[in-house]
Parts: sequence; structure tokens; C-alpha cells
Amino acid sequence: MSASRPRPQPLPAAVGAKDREADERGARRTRLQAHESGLGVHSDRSCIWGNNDYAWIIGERAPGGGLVNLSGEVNNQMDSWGNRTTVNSAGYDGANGGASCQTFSAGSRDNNVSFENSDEISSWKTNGGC
Ligand SMILES: [Ca+2]
Ligand SMILES: [Ca+2]
Repeated sequence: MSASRPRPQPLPAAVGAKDREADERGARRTRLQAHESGLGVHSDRSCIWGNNDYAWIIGERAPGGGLVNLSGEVNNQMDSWGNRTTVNSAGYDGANGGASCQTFSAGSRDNNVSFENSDEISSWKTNGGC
């Protein structure tokens, strides 16, 4: 847990930044281990992952949420999803719901979205399909 993590030592700025990045990657990896399989999708949550077979979690959300943009290393990475809510979710190639759309159907999942839908999601919502 981050609460018990020691404060970063006072290092030169560039090194400190690298350390923080490594810390964040490590923390993210730890969280991902709880989501290694699509079967790990929490009930009443819609989740999207980078790479096939739910390799690493991009986002996990309750139903009814509006558009959220993805940026940085989670942008254009979605290649598998699972939706254990009763509401369709949707992902968009563009930010703010722009460009092409794919629906993440309620009560369903896909461990490897089609080539044309892979690695393109830049925003998504959990309050309805396309
Ligand atoms: Ca995109
Ligand atoms: Ca794919």
C-alpha cells in the first residue's frame, strides 16, 4: 500500500522522476495482478485491458459513468474487455467520444477484439453503448 511506502529520498530531479515512474509502474503492476484474468472482473464493473487476454488493466468502472479520456500509456492500448454490469459500455477511437465506436455489451466480454478495433480506444463510457 502506498501509505507504508517510504518517502522518496532527495535525489537529483531527473533521477527522482525516474524513481517515481518506476514506483508507479510497480504499483500499477501489483494492481494488475488482481485483474490478470477476465474472470477477475468485479461484479457490476466494466473493465478494459491492454493487450489480448486481459493482460493489464486500463480501467475499471461502475455502470452509469460518462465519457473519460485515456491518455499516456493507457491510450490506444485496449485489446480486451469485460462488462459485468447490466448496462452497455462503449469505447471510442477519439477523445471525448469522437471517431469510431465499439460497444462493450452488458454481461459479456471479449479477450481479443478484432484487428480494426484493437489499440485505438482513447475515451470510454459506462452509461450506454455506441
Ligand atoms: Ca485513438
Ligand atoms: Ca486484437
